[in-house]
This record gives sequence, structure tokens and C-alpha cells, in this order.
Amino acid sequence: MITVHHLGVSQSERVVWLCEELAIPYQLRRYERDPTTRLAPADYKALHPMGIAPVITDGALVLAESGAILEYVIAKYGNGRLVVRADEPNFADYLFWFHFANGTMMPSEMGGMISSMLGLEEGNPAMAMLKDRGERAFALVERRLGEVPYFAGNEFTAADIMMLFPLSTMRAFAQRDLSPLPHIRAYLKRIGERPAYQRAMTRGDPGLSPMLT
Ligand SMILES: N[C@@H](CCC(=O)N[C@@H](CS)C(=O)NCC(=O)O)C(=O)O
Repeated sequence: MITVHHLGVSQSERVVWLCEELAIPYQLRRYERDPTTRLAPADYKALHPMGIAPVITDGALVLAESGAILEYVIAKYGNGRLVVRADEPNFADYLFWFHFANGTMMPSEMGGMISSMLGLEEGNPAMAMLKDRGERAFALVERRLGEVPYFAGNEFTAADIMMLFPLSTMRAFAQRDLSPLPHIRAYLKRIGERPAYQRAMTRGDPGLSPMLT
């Protein structure tokens, strides 16, 4: 059975959510962030040389990296669910949004978080570049969700599981005003109604109310 090592309020919520969507058996181990540094605690860091969440173990396998874990779990235990096959018309959309989440959105949101930690001023060129990139990313997401209910198209897929974190929990670290983005807000509401998402968040982060507004 897979063990999902979940660091509180982190990208490993995706893996808990995936297991709930697939309704596969899994063991959940929760870890709290260090209260001072907000980093992973020593026992989490010991799981994998990178020392960051998520990590799963499956027998002798120790696997990190959200996208790799999602692909692994789906390929091994998904029975074809939550993916778009290469012969389907929206295959490229599925790939794009699955990878856009951590390839572009998370780096620009993390960059924004780091520049505010460093106290960089608004006019700072690095900050301006990151801000502009983040705004274009959110505008692209808003446009997409005005066209289709889920990132890959009409059906919920693993691309949604990848994309939700930068739209929701990441806002605990890098604030973003969603009031001018009605399609994103409607999407977050739709996701919040999914029983598997509700179970995942209740199990994974019982003290946190999901950041869906
Ligand atoms: N691209 C990586 C990013 C992992 C990452 O940055 N995880 C953060 C939580 S969201 C973390 O472990 N932070 C705690 C630490 O750095 O100690 C993935 O998706 O697996």
C-alpha cells in the first residue's frame, strides 16, 4: 500500500486528494512544519534527499515531486482514470495544464513570495518581471476556465489536481486578489463541492479551511 507523507499546508495535499479521487487504499502520515522556519521537520527531510513535500513510499520505492508522484500513482493504480489519452482531441490541453502548474505558475508565485520576504520594492525590475508573469498566468487561467469547466476540457482530470494548489493553498504564502477573476472563483467553488476533495482536506489539514474564496 502507498504511504502518503503529507507535510501540513503544502503541495502534498495533491497526493492525498488524488488517492481520494481514485478511492485507492493508502496510508497517510502527517508532519507539521517547523513553527519557526515553516520548513519541513527533520523526519520529513530524512525521507528523500531533496527533503521537500510531497513524498510517497510504495514498498521500497521513495518518490518525490508532485508531477512524478501523480503520474506514478495514476499509471500504477488508476486503471486509466483521470488522464486524457493521446488519441483524444484534448490530449495536448491535458499535458499543457498538468505541466503549467509547476512549470510556470508555482515558480512565479514562489518568486512573488520570496521578493516580498526580501522586501523588494514595487519598481524593482525582478519583482516587476515576476509580477507581470504571475498576472499573465492568472489571466490565462481565467480565460481557460471561462471556456471549459475543467482544465483539460469537460472532464475533471489530474491536470485539475496539479492546478488547484497555486490557485488555492498557495495564496496562504503569496496573496492574490481573486475578486476580478469570476471564472476562477466559480471553478474553486466547483472543486470545493467534490466529496473526494473535501475528504482529502479534512484528513490532510484538519485545522485549515480550504482557500477556495
Ligand atoms: N516542485 C516540487 C516543490 C516541492 C516544494 O517546494 N514543497 C514545499 C511545500 S509546498 C516544501 O516542502 N517546503 C518545506 C521545505 O522546503 O522544507 C514538488 O511539486 O514536489
